[in-house]
Amino acid sequence: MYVNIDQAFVTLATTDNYAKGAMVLGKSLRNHNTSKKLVALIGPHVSEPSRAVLRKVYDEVRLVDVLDSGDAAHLAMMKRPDLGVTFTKLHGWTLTEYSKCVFMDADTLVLSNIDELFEREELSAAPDPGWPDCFNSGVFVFRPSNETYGKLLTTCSENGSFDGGDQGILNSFFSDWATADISKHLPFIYNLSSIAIYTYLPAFKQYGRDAKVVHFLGKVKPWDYSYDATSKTLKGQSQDASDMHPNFLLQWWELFSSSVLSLMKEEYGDQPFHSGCTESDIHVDVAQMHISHHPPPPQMSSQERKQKWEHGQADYMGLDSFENIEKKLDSFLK
Ligand SMILES: [Mn+2]
Repeated sequence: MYVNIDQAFVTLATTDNYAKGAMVLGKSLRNHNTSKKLVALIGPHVSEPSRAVLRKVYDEVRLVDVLDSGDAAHLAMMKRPDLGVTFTKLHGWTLTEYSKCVFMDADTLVLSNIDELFEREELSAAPDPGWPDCFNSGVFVFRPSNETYGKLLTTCSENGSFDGGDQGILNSFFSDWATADISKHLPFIYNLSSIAIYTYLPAFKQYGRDAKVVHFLGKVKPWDYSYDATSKTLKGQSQDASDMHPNFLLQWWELFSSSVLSLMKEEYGDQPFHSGCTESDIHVDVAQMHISHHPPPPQMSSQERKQKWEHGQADYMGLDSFENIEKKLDSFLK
């Protein structure tokens, strides 16, 4: 297969949990036959067995230790220690052996081939669902350059970040994104966040099937759940905390249990690790199992539910699950 050796997908993992996300992301890119290189930037806290798994999935795994680096990032961090992880992400610009890269957060999942993103220029990204005049920094096209890297660090240490993270810095730096060039606006299907599904459900029904990348935005990540590989059900997490589409979550876990878990078992050997994945005893009554994993939510009045919904606490896995919303929606459409 022809491989573009000077173009790469780049991700970042600073913990073993995010490393799991990076493993699933890498597998999803490979499964959709990308012709690009895969690069994982990792922080010093990622354990050795996790690094070994990443090396099996990625072409290159590069340790980024801002504290050790002694470079401009180190100096910038002395001024702004609060922005530590952010500086790690900016290191993507130092990958100058590549002419163009697509950065993808470790909490994204690829649903089809997205190599066409490399036809775009720096800085291309999709709108953020919370403030669409800003781009979301979970998926973006960029050109590695030491010059840009230096400018980013200077801006960062002088002005900080308006949201405390990389997205604030990048939006301040590439500040004409919203108005200058529409070709730098990636369609939303390249960075579909679960939050958006519920804030504009009819649009999701119309366009959601074309989604190419899902982004598990929010505090609760796929790896915070537990998954039963036998019954293919999710369990464990408080239902209120969930703000992602159950089907995308299940796809993430199916990929994890089918292609990542075995690699982790090989590398961890006798060392214990938390996979979050169980295989239940198939002799257990399936109906019984289902009940124990999904205790019925306490009944709420519709007034209470409406209030919770308006406060952003919809019970997406239970009463307000997509299926239920869809049923309700269908009843209006009929
Ligand atoms: Mn993210």
